[in-house]
Amino acid sequence: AIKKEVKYGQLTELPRQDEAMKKWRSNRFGQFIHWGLYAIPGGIWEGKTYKYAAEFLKSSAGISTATWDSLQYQFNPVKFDAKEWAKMAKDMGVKYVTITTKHHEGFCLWPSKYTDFDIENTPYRKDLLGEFIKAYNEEGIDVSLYYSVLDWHHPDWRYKLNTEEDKAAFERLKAFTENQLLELLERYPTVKGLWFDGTWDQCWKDNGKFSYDLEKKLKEKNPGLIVNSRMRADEYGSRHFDSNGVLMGDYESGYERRLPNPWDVAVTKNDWECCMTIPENQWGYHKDWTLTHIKTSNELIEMLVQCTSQNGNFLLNFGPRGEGNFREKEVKLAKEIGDWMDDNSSVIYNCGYAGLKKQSWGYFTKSSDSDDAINMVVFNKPINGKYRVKLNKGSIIKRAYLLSKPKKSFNLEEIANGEYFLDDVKGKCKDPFVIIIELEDKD
Ligand code: FHN
Repeated sequence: AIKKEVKYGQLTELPRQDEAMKKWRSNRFGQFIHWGLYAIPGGIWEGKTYKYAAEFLKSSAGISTATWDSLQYQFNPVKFDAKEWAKMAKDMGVKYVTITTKHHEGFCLWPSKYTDFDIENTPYRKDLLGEFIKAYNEEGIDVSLYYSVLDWHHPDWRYKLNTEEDKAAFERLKAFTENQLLELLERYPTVKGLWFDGTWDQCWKDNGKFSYDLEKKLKEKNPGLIVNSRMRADEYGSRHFDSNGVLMGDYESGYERRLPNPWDVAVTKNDWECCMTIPENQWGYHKDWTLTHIKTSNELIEMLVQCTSQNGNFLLNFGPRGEGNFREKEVKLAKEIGDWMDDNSSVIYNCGYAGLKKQSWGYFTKSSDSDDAINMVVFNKPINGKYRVKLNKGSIIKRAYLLSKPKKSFNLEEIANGEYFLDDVKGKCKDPFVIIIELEDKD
C-alpha cells in the first residue's frame, strides 16, 4: 500500500519503554470511576426509568441544558469518603484508577478557573478531585484523569464546523480545553495519565494539528504522562491509528465493553486497555440494575486474566451514587475480586503474553520476572480431567503444581514433542484457579 505522508500522527515511538510506561504495563488492573451530576437522578427522570446509559439521561429524557445544569446545586456527596474509596480499590487489587474529571455533561469535579460549572459551585464546595487523588496515592494507586472533550454545557461546543462563527467558537473551545488540561496537570502533579473521550465528532477530527500539539504540550508539562489513543486524530481525520495504521497516543483504548479475540496474537504487539462496565452499558450510577445482566466476579476475573494474557490492561468501571457511596453490589463484587487477587495476583501484575497457543481450559500468563515458569489460569475444567499444554518444540516441563498447593505435583503425560497432558489434581472448585508449570532449563 502507498504510504501517506502524515505530519500529525504518532508522537513517540511505540511501545514506549520508559519507566512510567513500564509501570503502567505492569499494573494490569485498574478501576474506572464515572461520577458526575448524572449520579443524582440515576437514570430516572420524573418517575420514568430510562434504560440507556445513566450518564446519557440528559439526552435520553430530552432535558434542557438549563434544567440539567441546575443539578449542580444538588450535588452534595456527604457520604463521600476518599480514604474509604481508595481502601476498597486497594483491597480489590487495582494498581491504578481513572476518574471522570469532566464527562460529556461538562460538569467539573475540580475547582476550575475556567468555568463556574464545577464542584466549587455546589453545596459540597471542596476540591473533591484533590481529596480523591491524595487518598488513592496514599494507598499506592496511580491516578489517571478522564476528560471528555465533547461538552454539552459549553456554549462553544460544535459537533461540526459549518460556518465561520462555528470555527471561531471552536477556537475558543480549544483554548478552554487546553487551559483546563494544563490546569489539571498543574494542580495535580502526581497524575500519571490523561484518558480522553468524546473525541469522535467532526470538529475534533478536523483539528488533527491541534491535538498533536496539545499532546506534546501536555507531555512537556508532565514528562512520562501516558495518553490513550482516543485523544488523537491525524490531519486526515483518522482516529486512534493514523492514516498509515500507526497507533497514536501511548496505548490503544478502543476496546470498550469488548475484548479482543482471545486467540489473537497480533494484539499482543501494542499496549492496550479494555474498559468494562459491570452491567451491560451503564457507566454512571443507574438506580435500577435489574434492567440488564450484571456480570459476576468470575466473569470479570476472566476478562482481567484474558487481558493480561494478551498484554492488555483491564479497567473495571464503578459508578458511585450522588451521595458519594457505592451500591452494595459493587462493594460485594470488589470484595470477591479482591479475595481472588489476594491469592492469585502473581499471575496478573507484571505479567503478559506467554508466547503459547491458548487452550480451551483458560489462559496462559507469564511474569516478566521469570524465565522458566508459566501460569495457567483455569476457567473451564476439561471433561477428561486433563489439561493440554502445547509448548514450543523441544521445551520440557519439569514440574506442574497448583499455586495454592505447591508441594503436590501433577502427573505429566507427554503426547507429542513439547505437548503434554497434565492430570487434574484439583477436586471440586468454584473459582478460577492457577496451575504453575516449571520448564526445564535448557542450558
Ligand atoms: O459516551 C461515553 C460513555 O459514557 C463512557 O464514558 C465511555 C467509556 O469509555 N466512553 C463513551 C463512549 O465511548
